Amino acid sequence: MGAIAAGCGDSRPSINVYNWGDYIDKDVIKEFEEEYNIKVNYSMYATNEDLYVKLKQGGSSYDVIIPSDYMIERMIREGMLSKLDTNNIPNLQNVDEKFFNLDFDPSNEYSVPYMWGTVGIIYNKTKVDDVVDSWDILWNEKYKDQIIMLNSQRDTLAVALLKLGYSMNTRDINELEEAKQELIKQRPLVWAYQGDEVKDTMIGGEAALAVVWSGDAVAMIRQNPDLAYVIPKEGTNLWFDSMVIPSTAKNKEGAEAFINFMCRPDIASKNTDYIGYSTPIPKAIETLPDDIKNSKVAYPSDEEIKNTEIFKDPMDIIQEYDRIWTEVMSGQ
Ligand code: N2P
Repeated sequence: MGAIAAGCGDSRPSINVYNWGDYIDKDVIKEFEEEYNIKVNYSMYATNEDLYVKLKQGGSSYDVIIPSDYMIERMIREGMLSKLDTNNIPNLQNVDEKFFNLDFDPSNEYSVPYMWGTVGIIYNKTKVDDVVDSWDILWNEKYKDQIIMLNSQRDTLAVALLKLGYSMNTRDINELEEAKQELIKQRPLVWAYQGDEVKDTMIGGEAALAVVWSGDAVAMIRQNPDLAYVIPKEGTNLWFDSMVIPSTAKNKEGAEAFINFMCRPDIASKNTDYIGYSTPIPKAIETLPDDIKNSKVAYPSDEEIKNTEIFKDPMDIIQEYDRIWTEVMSGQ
């Protein structure tokens, strides 16, 4: 009687899902729990690096995580992921095949695409009178304290590397040092380094320019039509966030059921409509509202993403990336 009265004793099996902030429609989780009778313990991280550290620390175990390309590549290399049993994921057939067999998981043994996108500049048309077509504008003194950069090491280093005309996957320490100097030079102009908070900042008209992920740009433009999104002419990052199962997962079958559920067109469509990001499931796009379905920000043409690069795992020079980012953040 005590247990019943106290409302505890949930005897359902459970899965631990660890995802980016603002990256799912919470109703979808409820639907999954009801349909499968599996309880979802849901928690969130802000960057790939935070996710990596959390996993390495041990202590908590997760059944589904959703890292980006380069982090998946690193986790595979370090033996941190478990191979999928695709027999348990029949909805994989709903995923557009152009999202399969990308370099970070060459035969899709470990990962199932969740969302994808680009990195670009969102700006407020009432606050910016220059043409926005280059990363250079983020170093323009005129916009001092009106600039938001991403609180994410690979993305922000990529902006500086592209501005300098280098690859965002450079393995040349001198180029990375130059990028660091650019970012330190820029610091006095930057109002904040933000993640999910950038949406409120830009929707509220509090800043002029921000580096953002395309899906967040879709969500922001929906709320504030003064905003516009641009992929700068120097090019940008094309990224893929995919669902994977850590090798330490305790409920692999539950994890596969969850991944399969996420690939159902109606579920992918709900998530996409709610968060604004781009789904790799064509049937999910068909049922989206026109503003998202026809959004060039969410679904750019091949031409518009011609000048992009996918992040790669920096492997043996990863410490240099980490060190340089720490130095940028501390202004050294
Ligand atoms: C969602 C963050 C998406 C991450 N808030 C882009 N890779």
